Amino acid sequence: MVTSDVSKGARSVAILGPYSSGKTSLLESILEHTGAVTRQGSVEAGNTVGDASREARDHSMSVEINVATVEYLGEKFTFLDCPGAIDMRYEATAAISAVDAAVVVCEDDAKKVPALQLILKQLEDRGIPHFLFLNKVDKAETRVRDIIPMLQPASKLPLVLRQILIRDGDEVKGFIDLAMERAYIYRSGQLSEEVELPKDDKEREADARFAMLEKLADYDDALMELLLDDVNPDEGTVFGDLSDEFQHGDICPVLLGSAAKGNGVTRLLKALRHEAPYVSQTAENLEVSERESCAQVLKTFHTEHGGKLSLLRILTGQFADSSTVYGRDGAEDRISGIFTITGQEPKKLSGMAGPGDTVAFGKLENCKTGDTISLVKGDDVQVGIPAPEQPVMGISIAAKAHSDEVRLTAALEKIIDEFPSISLEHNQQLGELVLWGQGDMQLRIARERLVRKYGIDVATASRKIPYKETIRKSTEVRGRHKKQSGGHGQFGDVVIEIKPLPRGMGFEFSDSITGGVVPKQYIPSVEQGVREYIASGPLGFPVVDIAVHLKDGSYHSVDSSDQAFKSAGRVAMVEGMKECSPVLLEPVMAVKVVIPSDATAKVNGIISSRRGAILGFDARPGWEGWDVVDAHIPESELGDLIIELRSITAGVGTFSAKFHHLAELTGRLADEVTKSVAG
Ligand SMILES: Nc1nc2c(ncn2[C@@H]2O[C@H](COP(=O)(O)OP(=O)(O)OP(=O)(O)O)[C@@H](O)[C@H]2O)c(=O)[nH]1
Ligand SMILES: [Mg+2]
Repeated sequence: MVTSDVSKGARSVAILGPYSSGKTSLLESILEHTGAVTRQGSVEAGNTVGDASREARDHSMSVEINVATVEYLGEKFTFLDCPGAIDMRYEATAAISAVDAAVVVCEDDAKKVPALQLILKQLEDRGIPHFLFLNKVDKAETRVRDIIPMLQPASKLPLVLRQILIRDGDEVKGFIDLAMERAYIYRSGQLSEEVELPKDDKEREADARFAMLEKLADYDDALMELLLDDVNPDEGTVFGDLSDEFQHGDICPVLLGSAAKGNGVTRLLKALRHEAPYVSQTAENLEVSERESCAQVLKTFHTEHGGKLSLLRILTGQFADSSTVYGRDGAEDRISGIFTITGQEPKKLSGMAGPGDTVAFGKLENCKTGDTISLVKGDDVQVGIPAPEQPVMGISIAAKAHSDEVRLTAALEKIIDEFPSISLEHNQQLGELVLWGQGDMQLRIARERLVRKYGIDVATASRKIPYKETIRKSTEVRGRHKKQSGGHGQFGDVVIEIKPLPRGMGFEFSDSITGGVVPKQYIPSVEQGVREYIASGPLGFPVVDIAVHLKDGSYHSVDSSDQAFKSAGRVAMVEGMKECSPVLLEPVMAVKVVIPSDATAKVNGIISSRRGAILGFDARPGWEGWDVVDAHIPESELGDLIIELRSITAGVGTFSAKFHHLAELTGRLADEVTKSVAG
């Protein structure tokens, strides 16, 4: 059991939960409860401390983490309010890499249970103690005792309800704390008022308390014996078990409240104060407690004024301004300013930052989100966090003004610092810049930030598909290049065979010239002419899977040259390819779709409608109630696949894809493709 102690350093708590469950409202309420703001703002009014960026306000949703450090009863807490939008999941993945505990905000909404499962699984897998905060009880019509069984499938850990509601008809009036057996009536803008346990609620309270104790007794034999002997355990035993089992990751306690109305927030803060582990414990869990100094980068910001800020949780050691720090692969940086952050506003801190603190360091140019840094040279052992998931959507992006091109790449790099789950691909072959992200919302936010923050106007379009073409028939053809323009002429003459090759063989060139009909030194030039030609075949795409064989030709002792034979090779290809029945090839990807099992049948339909071939499906390892469907799907059909998958899976379905093979594309679809390049 933890007893609260100022000297043990500040605690760091992540606020997670499905989209729109009330996380930012909860942070605002915590700020109000702890006196950090005098009046609680609301998300509707757009005056919360969190979500201060234009993109967040415009969309009324969090797009990145909101940070706030508060003092509650003499102890410091830093809260990291993470966005719930599925596109922004990586914010939370990075933010929880060094927290002591998490509060998962959820609500009475069956549709959000899959998203809740995703969040809880991440916390379970990473061993982070977490509470559920069942929010919006002000409008919850369902009885809490029915909500818990609905939520339970999302959690591997047993949900242990610690409070029940007091209702007057349909209206929620207050709550009863089952550990203390005390009743409180919510009051707006003030602390709840303790009242006598309502007579009508006594039986319900006793039942709910017993249910809570039974769950605790599963991990405490002594408590089990007390219960069997019908002995009511004392408050110390109950609180001790609640705290120990929470910290050991045996249970997930559930608290109730209304973030918007500020109800239940005091209980939550008290529970965190008494039960959230301190940084020393977290450092031990992360196996860094023996290290002299160690801090974990949770998020990177580029401020409006252009400075880079790295938000870090300090796990061990004291960090002073201007110190040199060492990061991943020996990267070296100098701290330029230590700041506390509220919302996204930095405030300079004088003095050192020590274990427990969550602060931002200025100008760690070589340091990225997810990195671990140290004050000791050579100590670059990384705590390590999961890599961002493979992007699921890409758009072609270009600066509207030619003069902005260099600035565009620089700005995108900064945006990628802030959102590491976005990536950039310079596709040389297709001549385009592709911005890859976790969904349309994230790409939209990135684009808006480009315009607003960096003043770069961009044009976006669907990304191009790397079509190829090949041939179905063989031919033999003569190519002659002859020019007589006074003085030296030009003369080259070749006979080639063009043949299709099996898929995946690429390009082959050979010759069987005898007797020097094409002099040896010109043969490479013929090959070069052919190679230059196949960069864009009769349909307008690179030609693959063909063999060209040089079998005959003739030359002129004065007029022949490298250039003339190169041209002859090219002329032969232009003529010959027309006879070879060219055909378009489209890239087909090996796709893994992961979805909750109840969506598997629908996914099969989606794959078929996108010209995909299903290879099979299986249970997803380590994910109860989930499937993986393997399929081959043309790349051109993947553009908005994620949108459809998410719409049938309440947002949680996803996929990954990698190139598998090229397949012939004929008919109307092929005509559309060739028309688009011709146009
Ligand atoms: N009735 C009711 N509404 C609430 C409560 N808490 C939040 N809301 C409303 O729920 C909506 C979402 O609130 P936010 O605080 O932005 O939710 P969030 O979880 O931060 O959302 P994202 O960060 O975008 O995932 C807003 O309209 C809030 O006013 C509550 O306790 N009761
Ligand atoms: Mg939010």
